Amino acid sequence: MWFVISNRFFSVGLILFSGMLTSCSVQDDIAVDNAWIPEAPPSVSALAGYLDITNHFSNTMTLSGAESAFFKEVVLHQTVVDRETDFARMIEQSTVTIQAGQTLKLNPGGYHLMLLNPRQMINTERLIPIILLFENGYQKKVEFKVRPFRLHLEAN
Ligand SMILES: [Cu+2]
Repeated sequence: MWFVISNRFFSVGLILFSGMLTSCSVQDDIAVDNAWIPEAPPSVSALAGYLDITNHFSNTMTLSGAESAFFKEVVLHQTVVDRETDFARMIEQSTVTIQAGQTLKLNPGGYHLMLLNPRQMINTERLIPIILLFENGYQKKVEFKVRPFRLHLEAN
């Protein structure tokens, strides 16, 4: 019993300490908008996740990965177009930094979360939880909506 109480006390201490490390402001946080996954046929082994991530902390935040029980692996990708060949290809990014007050947009044709090997059906009935992982240990759970892909989004 003593250990249970002790562990709880330790957890509360850790939470207070991590709060002090970042800043005194109550509003400090990572805000997310427009989190969505384009619907894909069930046979597809890789889907994409898009969202806007705004850094309300007073320091630069570095996105270093993501994880989800719905996928075997989630990696950060950037789509880039080769100027010589005009071919688009995806480059894995180990980290992406977001300056204080800035918004990182993960959009079709740019940065995205590559969602590999779905473990469950990904259809429009569901919200898909994905946890964003930051280099300093901060985590943000995001619910992604599965939506039909609209072709006009691809045009730019
Ligand atoms: Cu990709």
